[in-house]
Amino acid sequence: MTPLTREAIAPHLETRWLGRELHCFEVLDSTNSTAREMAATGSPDGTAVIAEAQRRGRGRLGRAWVSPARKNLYLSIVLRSDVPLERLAQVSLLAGVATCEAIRELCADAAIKWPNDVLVGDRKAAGILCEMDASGAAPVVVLGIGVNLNSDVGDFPDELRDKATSLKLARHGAVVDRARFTAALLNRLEPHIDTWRRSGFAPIAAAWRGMAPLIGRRIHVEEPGGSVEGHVVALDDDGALRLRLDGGAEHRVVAGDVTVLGGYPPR
Ligand code: BT5
Repeated sequence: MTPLTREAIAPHLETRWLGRELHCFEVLDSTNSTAREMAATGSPDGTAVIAEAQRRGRGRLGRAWVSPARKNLYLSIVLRSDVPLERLAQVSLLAGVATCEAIRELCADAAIKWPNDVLVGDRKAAGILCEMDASGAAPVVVLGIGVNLNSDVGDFPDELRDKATSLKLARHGAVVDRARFTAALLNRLEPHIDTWRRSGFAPIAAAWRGMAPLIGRRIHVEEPGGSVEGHVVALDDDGALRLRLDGGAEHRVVAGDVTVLGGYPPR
């Protein structure tokens, strides 16, 4: 596989500030950890960190992200935004929109599953982990995006084989050009971040709704404080998922793991 380097990516970049500082590594524990360290030592807004492999790629809540070498994209971005914690989830939602748009250029049936998965068919092809580091003088958001571009079936552990996929698998073996994909993703992401910084999440919510056919679906949500089940009524303009519970009451979900009952996305 052609190495994923700055030289390969830069010619395809159309961004003004995002990824203009770009660091590519052979192997890291986690690109999110390295991006946090770089932010702490002064790396500018929009710095991108990429690794060919991760030893300890991570998902949310201490879960692992399977990160085989030289096949996929493991990307983290430093955002110097002073975001109140309740708006942090919007960064992962807008990243989901950009990632889904970039994937749809190659796989038309990509869809978003709230909050932060991109599915191709009914399998997860990308995940997003947005973290905030408020320990320094200026708070920093680190936006991590993992996309399975060229993973083969054997790259997934047994328990993920019927839940995960890659763009290559979805495209019947056609290999994805990783440098072009990386640039396309950054090109998609920058205008969404600009819009969000200028005008908030509402303008992006419309794009999100178009990629996440969840309205009317019955879902089960494991929330930090327990679980709920109900029908999706709306994605609110702040990024929360609004449910109608069986008793008729409305409930807003701001964090949690969603299972869509009856299968997702609808065929
Ligand atoms: C996520 O967490 O989906 C966020 C994943 C973010 C990964 C990127 S890679 C670059 C950056 N650096 C990092 O260290 N992380 C970020 P969550 O929603 O918690 O999903 C994790 C679950 O997805 C796991 O428990 C598995 O079930 C499944 N999973 C793990 N690896 C996968 C993969 N490569 N493809 C599809 N599903 C996977």
